[in-house]
Amino acid sequence: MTYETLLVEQIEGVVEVTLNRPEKYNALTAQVAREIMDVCKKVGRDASMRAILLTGAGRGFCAGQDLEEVDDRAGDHSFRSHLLKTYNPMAMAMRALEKPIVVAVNGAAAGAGFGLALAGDIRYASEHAKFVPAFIGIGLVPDTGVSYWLPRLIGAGRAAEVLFSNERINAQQAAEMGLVNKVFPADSFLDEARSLAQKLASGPTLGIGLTKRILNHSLGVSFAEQIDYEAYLQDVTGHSADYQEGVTAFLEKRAPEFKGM
Ligand code: LHQ
Repeated sequence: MTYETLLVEQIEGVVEVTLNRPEKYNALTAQVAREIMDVCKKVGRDASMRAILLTGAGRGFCAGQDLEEVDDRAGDHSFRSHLLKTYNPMAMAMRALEKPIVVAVNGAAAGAGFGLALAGDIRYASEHAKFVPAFIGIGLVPDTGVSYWLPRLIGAGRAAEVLFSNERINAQQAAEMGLVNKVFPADSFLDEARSLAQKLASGPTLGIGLTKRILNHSLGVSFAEQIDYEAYLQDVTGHSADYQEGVTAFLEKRAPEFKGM
């Protein structure tokens, strides 16, 4: 697939994906969603691609649905069908990809763009980043997983407050709430995110991918089921080359060289 809305570049083990509609604050369209899904599919299949870094070109990260592209005001448009075909599978593809996704939030993340940022695993923010629920601002409920992640990340009461009031959250507040992992000055944040993505990509990526699976699994099951699942996946990682290498390197007092298998 040739990408029209994304810049995609592989730098060693990291696939750097830049949302590239800066004049629209990288607002989402069905095409953007298709292209993100395609990247996830390719990264999932290619052993040389061991992590994704997702960011936005220009001043915004992602302004959510491109409000100029769909005119839903006539009332004959199925919002449900739009979401089922676009942002739902996009967010699912990111969550199901068993490789780490670092999101470098460079500017505003609004509406479904907020959901896109939350669908990644680790968020580093520029001091200029901000999170804008936006949905209620145009009379809509949250989508793209925002109602799923927000109570889990910041608590039910805060999530209600933010979503009901359309409260804008700046980078510092986002870090205090746990919405982003770290905030950096604008001129260094992308390098910080790149360095994290490279570090993850050279790590035991089979174990990291299965840790992502195990964390996903934990969200909907009992403690007993979860520790059973831990034991099952420990068996998988325990028989990996990375485990052999990790233990050998430890005993030989040297840095491990993980292959992700
Ligand atoms: C935009 C957009 C945008 C187009 C900024 N579209 N151009 C799912 C299913 C179906 C339908 C509806 O929605 C959904 C899910 C959703 O995502 S709902 C939420 C949709 N998004 C919004 O309501 C956000 C609207 N945008 C904003 O609130 C602000 O623009 C944010 C907070 C993103 C940025 O604020 P500022 O930094 O003050 O920038 P700005 O407002 O000046 O915007 C910059 C440019 O980007 C501007 O264009 P211009 O030509 O004037 O420079 C905006 O028109 C454009 N833009 N969001 N969603």
